[in-house]
Amino acid sequence: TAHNDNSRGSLIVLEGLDRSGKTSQSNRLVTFLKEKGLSVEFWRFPDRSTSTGQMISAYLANESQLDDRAIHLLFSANRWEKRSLMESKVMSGTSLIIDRYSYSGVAFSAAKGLDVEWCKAPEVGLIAPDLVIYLDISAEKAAERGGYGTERYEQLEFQKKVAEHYRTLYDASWKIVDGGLPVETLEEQIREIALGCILTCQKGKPLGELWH
Ligand code: NYM
Repeated sequence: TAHNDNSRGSLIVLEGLDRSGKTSQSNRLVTFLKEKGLSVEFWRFPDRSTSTGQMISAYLANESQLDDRAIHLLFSANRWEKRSLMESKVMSGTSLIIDRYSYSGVAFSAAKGLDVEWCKAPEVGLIAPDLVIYLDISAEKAAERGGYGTERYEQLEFQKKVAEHYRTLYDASWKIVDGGLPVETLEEQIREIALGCILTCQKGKPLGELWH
Protein backbone atom coordinates (compact mmCIF):
# COMPACT_ATOMS: atom_id res chain seq x y z
CA THR A 1 0.00 0.00 0.00
CA ALA A 2 2.02 2.96 -1.26
CA HIS A 3 1.57 6.08 0.78
CA ASN A 4 2.53 9.48 -0.50
CA ASP A 5 3.07 12.27 1.97
CA ASN A 6 -0.08 14.28 1.48
CA SER A 7 -2.63 11.52 0.97
CA ARG A 8 -5.43 11.39 3.47
CA GLY A 9 -6.41 8.64 5.87
CA SER A 10 -9.75 6.83 6.02
CA LEU A 11 -12.66 6.96 8.37
CA ILE A 12 -13.75 3.39 8.93
CA VAL A 13 -16.66 2.59 11.25
CA LEU A 14 -17.64 -0.78 12.68
CA GLU A 15 -21.28 -1.15 13.58
CA GLY A 16 -23.49 -3.91 14.90
CA LEU A 17 -25.63 -5.05 17.80
CA ASP A 18 -24.23 -5.33 21.30
CA ARG A 19 -21.96 -8.41 21.43
CA SER A 20 -21.61 -8.58 17.65
CA GLY A 21 -17.81 -8.57 17.99
CA LYS A 22 -17.15 -4.97 16.89
CA THR A 23 -14.70 -4.08 19.60
CA SER A 24 -12.44 -7.09 19.24
CA GLN A 25 -12.52 -6.86 15.43
CA SER A 26 -11.72 -3.13 15.58
CA ASN A 27 -8.72 -3.83 17.78
CA ARG A 28 -7.51 -6.65 15.53
CA LEU A 29 -7.83 -4.41 12.48
CA VAL A 30 -5.89 -1.59 14.14
CA THR A 31 -3.07 -3.96 15.12
CA PHE A 32 -2.90 -5.33 11.58
CA LEU A 33 -2.83 -1.89 9.92
CA LYS A 34 -0.16 -0.65 12.34
CA GLU A 35 1.97 -3.67 11.54
CA LYS A 36 1.69 -2.69 7.88
CA GLY A 37 3.25 0.64 8.83
CA LEU A 38 0.09 2.68 8.39
CA SER A 39 -0.80 5.58 10.65
CA VAL A 40 -3.98 4.47 12.41
CA GLU A 41 -5.89 5.08 15.64
CA PHE A 42 -8.67 3.24 17.41
CA TRP A 43 -11.60 5.44 18.46
CA ARG A 44 -14.97 4.63 19.92
CA PHE A 45 -18.32 6.27 20.55
CA PRO A 46 -19.56 7.01 23.06
CA ASP A 47 -16.21 8.49 24.07
CA ARG A 48 -16.72 8.13 27.82
CA SER A 49 -13.72 10.30 28.72
CA THR A 50 -15.32 13.68 28.01
CA SER A 51 -17.92 15.37 30.21
CA THR A 52 -20.79 14.44 27.87
CA GLY A 53 -19.30 10.94 27.81
CA GLN A 54 -19.51 10.73 31.59
CA MET A 55 -23.18 11.74 31.51
CA ILE A 56 -23.80 9.08 28.87
CA SER A 57 -21.93 6.48 30.87
CA ALA A 58 -23.99 7.19 34.00
CA TYR A 59 -27.17 6.93 31.96
CA LEU A 60 -26.14 3.60 30.43
CA ALA A 61 -25.29 2.26 33.89
CA ASN A 62 -28.79 3.26 35.10
CA GLU A 63 -27.24 5.69 37.54
CA SER A 64 -29.18 8.57 36.01
CA GLN A 65 -32.46 9.04 34.17
CA LEU A 66 -32.70 11.23 31.09
CA ASP A 67 -35.41 12.07 28.61
CA ASP A 68 -35.03 9.94 25.44
CA ARG A 69 -34.41 13.00 23.30
CA ALA A 70 -31.96 14.52 25.77
CA ILE A 71 -29.78 11.40 25.80
CA HIS A 72 -30.01 11.18 22.02
CA LEU A 73 -28.63 14.71 21.72
CA LEU A 74 -25.87 13.96 24.23
CA PHE A 75 -24.70 11.02 22.12
CA SER A 76 -24.70 13.34 19.12
CA ALA A 77 -22.84 16.12 20.98
CA ASN A 78 -20.28 13.52 22.02
CA ARG A 79 -19.51 13.04 18.29
CA TRP A 80 -19.64 16.75 17.48
CA GLU A 81 -17.03 17.58 20.08
CA LYS A 82 -14.63 15.25 18.22
CA ARG A 83 -15.47 16.41 14.71
CA SER A 84 -12.63 18.86 14.14
CA LEU A 85 -9.99 16.53 15.61
CA MET A 86 -11.38 13.74 13.46
CA GLU A 87 -11.11 15.85 10.34
CA SER A 88 -7.57 17.02 11.06
CA LYS A 89 -6.37 13.47 11.82
CA VAL A 90 -7.86 12.07 8.62
CA MET A 91 -6.67 14.96 6.46
CA SER A 92 -3.13 14.65 7.82
CA GLY A 93 -2.98 10.99 6.82
CA THR A 94 -4.14 9.05 9.88
CA SER A 95 -6.88 6.48 9.45
CA LEU A 96 -9.43 6.16 12.24
CA ILE A 97 -11.06 2.84 13.05
CA ILE A 98 -14.18 3.75 14.99
CA ASP A 99 -16.26 1.43 17.13
CA ARG A 100 -19.85 2.81 16.62
CA TYR A 101 -20.94 6.12 15.12
CA SER A 102 -24.10 7.95 14.06
CA TYR A 103 -25.73 4.69 12.90
CA SER A 104 -25.76 3.48 16.51
CA GLY A 105 -27.11 6.87 17.46
CA VAL A 106 -30.10 6.53 15.15
CA ALA A 107 -30.72 2.78 15.48
CA PHE A 108 -30.77 2.74 19.29
CA SER A 109 -32.89 5.88 19.71
CA ALA A 110 -35.31 4.92 16.93
CA ALA A 111 -35.72 1.51 18.61
CA LYS A 112 -37.21 3.42 21.57
CA GLY A 113 -39.83 4.82 19.24
CA LEU A 114 -38.31 8.19 18.32
CA ASP A 115 -38.86 9.38 14.76
CA VAL A 116 -35.98 8.34 12.48
CA GLU A 117 -35.72 11.69 10.68
CA TRP A 118 -35.67 13.49 13.99
CA CYS A 119 -32.88 11.18 15.13
CA LYS A 120 -30.82 11.81 12.00
CA ALA A 121 -31.09 15.61 12.08
CA PRO A 122 -28.40 16.37 14.69
CA GLU A 123 -25.95 14.08 12.85
CA VAL A 124 -26.13 16.10 9.63
CA GLY A 125 -22.77 17.72 8.93
CA LEU A 126 -20.65 15.21 10.81
CA ILE A 127 -17.95 13.59 8.69
CA ALA A 128 -19.32 10.66 6.70
CA PRO A 129 -17.39 7.43 7.10
CA ASP A 130 -15.60 6.20 3.99
CA LEU A 131 -16.64 2.71 4.98
CA VAL A 132 -19.10 1.17 7.42
CA ILE A 133 -18.49 -2.47 8.23
CA TYR A 134 -21.66 -3.95 9.67
CA LEU A 135 -21.19 -7.10 11.69
CA ASP A 136 -24.42 -8.87 10.95
CA ILE A 137 -25.61 -11.24 13.66
CA SER A 138 -29.09 -12.06 14.93
CA ALA A 139 -30.04 -10.70 18.33
CA GLU A 140 -30.57 -14.29 19.51
CA LYS A 141 -27.12 -15.38 18.48
CA ALA A 142 -25.51 -12.28 20.00
CA ALA A 143 -27.34 -12.97 23.26
CA GLU A 144 -25.91 -16.50 23.39
CA ARG A 145 -22.38 -15.08 23.50
CA GLY A 146 -21.96 -15.15 27.23
CA GLY A 147 -25.09 -13.08 27.71
CA TYR A 148 -25.49 -9.35 27.90
CA GLY A 149 -24.10 -7.08 30.59
CA THR A 150 -26.21 -4.93 32.86
CA GLU A 151 -26.22 -1.73 30.80
CA ARG A 152 -29.34 -0.20 29.39
CA TYR A 153 -30.36 -1.58 25.96
CA GLU A 154 -28.69 -4.97 26.52
CA GLN A 155 -31.91 -6.96 26.17
CA LEU A 156 -33.01 -9.33 23.47
CA GLU A 157 -36.32 -7.71 22.49
CA PHE A 158 -34.74 -4.26 22.33
CA GLN A 159 -31.78 -5.50 20.28
CA LYS A 160 -34.20 -7.00 17.73
CA LYS A 161 -35.69 -3.56 17.20
CA VAL A 162 -32.21 -2.03 16.91
CA ALA A 163 -31.36 -4.57 14.18
CA GLU A 164 -34.47 -3.56 12.21
CA HIS A 165 -33.47 0.09 12.35
CA TYR A 166 -29.87 -0.59 11.36
CA ARG A 167 -31.27 -2.28 8.25
CA THR A 168 -32.95 0.94 7.11
CA LEU A 169 -29.65 2.85 7.33
CA TYR A 170 -27.68 0.78 4.79
CA ASP A 171 -26.14 2.87 2.03
CA ALA A 172 -23.33 2.65 -0.52
CA SER A 173 -20.63 3.02 2.15
CA TRP A 174 -21.78 -0.16 3.92
CA LYS A 175 -20.22 -3.58 3.69
CA ILE A 176 -22.14 -6.25 5.52
CA VAL A 177 -20.11 -9.10 6.94
CA ASP A 178 -21.34 -12.22 8.73
CA GLY A 179 -20.75 -11.61 12.44
CA GLY A 180 -21.30 -15.32 13.12
CA LEU A 181 -18.15 -16.40 11.24
CA PRO A 182 -15.12 -17.67 13.17
CA VAL A 183 -13.10 -14.71 14.48
CA GLU A 184 -10.07 -15.27 12.20
CA THR A 185 -12.17 -15.73 9.06
CA LEU A 186 -14.02 -12.54 9.77
CA GLU A 187 -10.80 -10.73 10.61
CA GLU A 188 -9.40 -11.71 7.21
CA GLN A 189 -12.49 -10.36 5.39
CA ILE A 190 -12.41 -7.11 7.33
CA ARG A 191 -8.70 -6.59 6.58
CA GLU A 192 -9.32 -6.91 2.86
CA ILE A 193 -12.29 -4.54 2.84
CA ALA A 194 -10.46 -1.97 4.97
CA LEU A 195 -7.30 -2.04 2.85
CA GLY A 196 -9.39 -1.47 -0.27
CA CYS A 197 -10.98 1.55 1.35
CA ILE A 198 -7.66 2.99 2.55
CA LEU A 199 -6.25 2.71 -0.96
CA THR A 200 -9.25 4.48 -2.49
CA CYS A 201 -8.91 7.32 0.03
CA GLN A 202 -5.17 7.63 -0.60
CA LYS A 203 -5.97 8.07 -4.28
CA GLY A 204 -7.94 11.19 -3.44
CA LYS A 205 -11.57 10.23 -2.79
CA PRO A 206 -13.03 13.33 -1.12
CA LEU A 207 -14.31 13.25 2.46
CA GLY A 208 -18.08 13.45 2.68
CA GLU A 209 -20.59 14.61 5.25
CA LEU A 210 -23.63 12.97 6.79
CA TRP A 211 -26.37 12.60 5.83
CA HIS A 212 -26.52 12.60 2.02
N1 NYM B 1 -25.31 3.88 21.81
C1 NYM B 1 -24.10 4.18 21.28
C2 NYM B 1 -26.40 4.72 21.59
O1 NYM B 1 -27.51 4.46 22.08
N2 NYM B 1 -26.25 5.82 20.81
C3 NYM B 1 -25.04 6.16 20.25
O2 NYM B 1 -24.94 7.19 19.55
C4 NYM B 1 -23.92 5.30 20.49
C5 NYM B 1 -22.59 5.64 19.92
O3 NYM B 1 -24.53 2.90 23.77
N3 NYM B 1 -25.55 -0.30 23.80
C6 NYM B 1 -25.46 2.73 22.71
C7 NYM B 1 -25.11 1.41 22.12
C8 NYM B 1 -24.54 0.60 23.27
C9 NYM B 1 -24.18 1.64 24.31
O4 NYM B 1 -21.88 1.41 23.63
C10 NYM B 1 -22.71 1.65 24.70
P1 NYM B 1 -20.59 0.46 23.83
O5 NYM B 1 -20.05 0.27 22.44
O6 NYM B 1 -21.11 -0.82 24.44
O7 NYM B 1 -19.67 1.20 24.74
